[in-house]
Amino acid sequence: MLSSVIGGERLAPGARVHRSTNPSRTAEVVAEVSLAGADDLVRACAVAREAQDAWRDVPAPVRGQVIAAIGRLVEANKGALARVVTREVGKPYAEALGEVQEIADTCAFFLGEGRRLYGQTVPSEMPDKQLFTFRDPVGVVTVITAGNFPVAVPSWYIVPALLCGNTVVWKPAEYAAACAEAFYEVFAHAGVPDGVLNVVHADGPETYRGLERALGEGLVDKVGFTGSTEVGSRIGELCGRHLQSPCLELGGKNPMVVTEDAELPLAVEGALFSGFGTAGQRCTSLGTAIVHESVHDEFVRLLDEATRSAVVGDPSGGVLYGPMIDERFAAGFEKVLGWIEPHHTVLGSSATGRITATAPRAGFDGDPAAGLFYHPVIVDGVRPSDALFTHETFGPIIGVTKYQTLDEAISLANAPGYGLSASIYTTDPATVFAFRRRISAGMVSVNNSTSGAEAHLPFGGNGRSGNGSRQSGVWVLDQFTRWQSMNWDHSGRLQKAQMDVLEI
Ligand code: UN1
Repeated sequence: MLSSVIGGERLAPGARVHRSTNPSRTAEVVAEVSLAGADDLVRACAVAREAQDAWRDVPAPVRGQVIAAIGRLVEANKGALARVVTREVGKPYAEALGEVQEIADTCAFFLGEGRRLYGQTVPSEMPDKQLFTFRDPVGVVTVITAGNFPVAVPSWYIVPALLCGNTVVWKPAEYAAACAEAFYEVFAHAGVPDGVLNVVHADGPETYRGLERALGEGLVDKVGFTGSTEVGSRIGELCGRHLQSPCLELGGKNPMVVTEDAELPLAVEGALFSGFGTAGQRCTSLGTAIVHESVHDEFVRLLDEATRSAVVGDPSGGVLYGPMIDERFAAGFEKVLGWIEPHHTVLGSSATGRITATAPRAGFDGDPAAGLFYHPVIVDGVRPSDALFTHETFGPIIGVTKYQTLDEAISLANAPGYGLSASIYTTDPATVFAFRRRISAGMVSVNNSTSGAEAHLPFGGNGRSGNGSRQSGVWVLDQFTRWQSMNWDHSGRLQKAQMDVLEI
């Protein structure tokens, strides 16, 4: 039985237990995890607060060495970690390996930052006076993550937060508890001291209650949250009440614009990967393909053909995608299938809905009825007023709509009000720059898919996709440190800013 770890000690299992199952064979229990309550979360934050002074005093280059050790352990155990991800959340093994690689890349980037946590020396307007800036850790960081990227996305928060001298309380998704456990073991073995990283397994309501109290008691200095726009806005409100600005990485309705001069086979490949990869359960998954009317029919024909020949099935094999992550995601996707309307043309699969024993897919391994597998769906003729156009779907479904002018394409792309990732397929540089300037997305791909961001570029969105915070790369240091300025007057007299400035 897994349980929370606070200050290096495992909590005794309690009465509330979550069973995390393998979504390919839902009868197979991967982990049983004892769920902690709001009190435990508050206590974890208090323990993290106590551990913070000692950890911030560890020189940043030495903290960088701990990050290097984490990276080495991740590299050495890449296959084992990826297998846990595949087994618990159903991500195809090749994608799971990519996810684990993303942790190693994150560590590779931040271990160097330990020797580069630069401040500045700044000229003063007065003689014999020096100005400086320093980066200081924020304090205690509470990280709440989803299970679609059960180890990579947590690493985007935890690795830089630790490097910057913060202590962390991590609340992983219950349905990815075994992944969280495997990742926690890496941190513990790499030498992260007790209390510096604490893991609290809890459900959403208890987490919210615990966070509300911990913020009220001044035990949390920064919240990092990856998940739905609805929950993110509640967390944002809660943090706002305590004058905190969280790092929110929320949903997306990511558009792909395919222009009249696009290389269609390339665009189709990109749509297939970003629409159906991870069974459409990435925040960066393709939402709607917005296709120029002159190439629309050909694009849809090619996408339909590619989709029909794609293999869906056991994620440990070479498939395009596997099952939905767990029953909640499956139920969410079944609701989305209800958004298909009479004016839509449905392609991509012989039947929509869950794959049943009577309609198994090629390459499927095991009893199809027992896994959370769904047919890929392409819905053509989507209109701006359709739920399928405006709402995130988090499942293997791609909407398609037509446009005539680039202006129209850009306003369609921005219309749902999200702003995470957007892609354009075109061979015209002027179109690229016009699109880049006017698209609301935080991340833009040109002739590449909406998903698959590299680990050292700023990651994050605008509008309903987040509060403008960015993760990854050097930019994330501004989330996990605060600037302190210092002025040092060695003139031996009181020099007054703005009043005693030398005139020449
Ligand atoms: C997410 O779905 O929360 O860009 C993150 C990508 C991945 C990360 C997705 N590197 O698709």
